[in-house]
Amino acid sequence: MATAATPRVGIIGAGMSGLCMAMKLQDAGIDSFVVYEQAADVGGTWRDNTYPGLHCDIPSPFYSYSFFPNSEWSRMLPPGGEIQQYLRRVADERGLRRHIRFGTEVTAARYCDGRWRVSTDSGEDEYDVLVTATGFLRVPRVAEIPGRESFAGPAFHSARWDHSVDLRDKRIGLIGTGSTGVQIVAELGGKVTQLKVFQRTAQWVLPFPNLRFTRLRRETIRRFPALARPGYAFWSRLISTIYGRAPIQPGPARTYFHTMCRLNLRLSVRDRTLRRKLTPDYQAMCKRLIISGHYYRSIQKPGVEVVSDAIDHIEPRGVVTTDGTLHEVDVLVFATGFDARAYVRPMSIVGENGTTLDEVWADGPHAYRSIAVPGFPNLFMLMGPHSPIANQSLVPVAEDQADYAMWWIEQIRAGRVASAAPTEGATKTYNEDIKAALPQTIWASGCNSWYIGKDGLPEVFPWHPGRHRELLRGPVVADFEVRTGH
Ligand code: N01
Repeated sequence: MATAATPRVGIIGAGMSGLCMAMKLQDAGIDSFVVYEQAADVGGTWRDNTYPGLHCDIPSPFYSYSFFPNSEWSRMLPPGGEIQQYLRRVADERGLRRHIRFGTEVTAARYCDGRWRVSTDSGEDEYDVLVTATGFLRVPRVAEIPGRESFAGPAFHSARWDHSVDLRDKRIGLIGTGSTGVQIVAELGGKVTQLKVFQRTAQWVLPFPNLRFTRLRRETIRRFPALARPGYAFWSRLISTIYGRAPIQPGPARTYFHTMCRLNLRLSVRDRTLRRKLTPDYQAMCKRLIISGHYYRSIQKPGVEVVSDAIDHIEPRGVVTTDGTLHEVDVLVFATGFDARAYVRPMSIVGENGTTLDEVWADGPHAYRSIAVPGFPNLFMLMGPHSPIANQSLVPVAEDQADYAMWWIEQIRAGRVASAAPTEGATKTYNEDIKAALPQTIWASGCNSWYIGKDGLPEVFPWHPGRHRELLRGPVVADFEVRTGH
């Protein structure tokens, strides 16, 4: 039997999920935790991304912790800066900053003698439980385009925006038309001298009214936070129902999205040649669905051009396409996405018997119910492999995963458990079920996207997001190898 004692918990990352985990520990009266953050502030992706037009395409009433409503949203789709402000306020009001070691990068974590030994650039610490909250779109993907380094002007990735570059009188080349590229175009189109949008694959775009909230609404929620609850519940239900069902089963919801996107394109773009360029050859939602009420309007503004010829190479003056045309630009922006399979990497995580997470994931990242890995006791991952991401709000997903980790932490605190890791068998069965369900999803219907893993299957949750909540609601102890003493 383990001895009852408050466990020490290490959390890696002070973004939305790391802060969530920290608050869950606080609520349980556990103060013995440390959050490692390599940057100088909280916020994760909302701190790192500052590109023009950045916002979240999930309705703001639903983009907050269920237990910490935000009265300050100015719009239905929250601007990135407001999300960052919200996360800062959460950290301040909940007194989390004293737990956070800013500017401290975790380089490795090793399970040794029943504890996690965490190595940072400034030393080592030991924990009973380790929670990784490093996000899954953290490592920018550098487009492997020949000559990329030779470009003479400023060039940067969308997640590392160089605000010292004044764009107004510049010719800008934007590579990539994912959610990020589309938001940048929607914001910059017509505001800069020239914007060349290099589109490798066209995208389906769903319009959404980005209503401005009144001061009265903000004031009311500030005074009576409970009034935010109905909005949260409404959007929670709507988003998980409509965005949840359409990708996983054919039917009216899927047809609705495809029809709406097609109609949006037809009604917004009159020029046939441009419309043809912008028409995808796959079903809406196969790639992550893009939500934008301004994209098509901006892309038709003077000075904006969609280049759909493939890029051959980059040279000092600009981008050369395969038809031999040199597209001269002054600034190059790479909105080319992220390494979605990095997860905790490049950090090295070493479990029992010296096995590394890299070895276990040689054929692709996988976990038990997205949160734990056999051979890695007391390690819990937030936003781990096959989490329900796609067009869902990630905040409730993080809450469910943090609650699940808390259940085990409480067992350790009560002395009922010393360590727990899922069994190989349960993890195998879970991943086989996922693999069997994935081919029926829209994400596997014949497009290329960052969801697609090494084996050609999408790495997402193949069922309704409500099922993820159910799977995490009550841990199945029989699926775990539980030790009761070190
Ligand atoms: O990245 P992406 P993103 N040559 O991977 C193109 C979240 N997010 O940063 O489609 C030419 O989707 C690539 O082309 P193709 C959200 O989950 C959320 O836009 O692969 N082009 C594509 O067009 C989203 O899904 C919000 O053919 C190249 C683009 O670059 C995720 O972040 C807002 C290329 C990359 O698209 C990632 O979005 C923004 C090359 N060599 C982002 N390499 C919210 O509002 C890549 N591309 C919540």
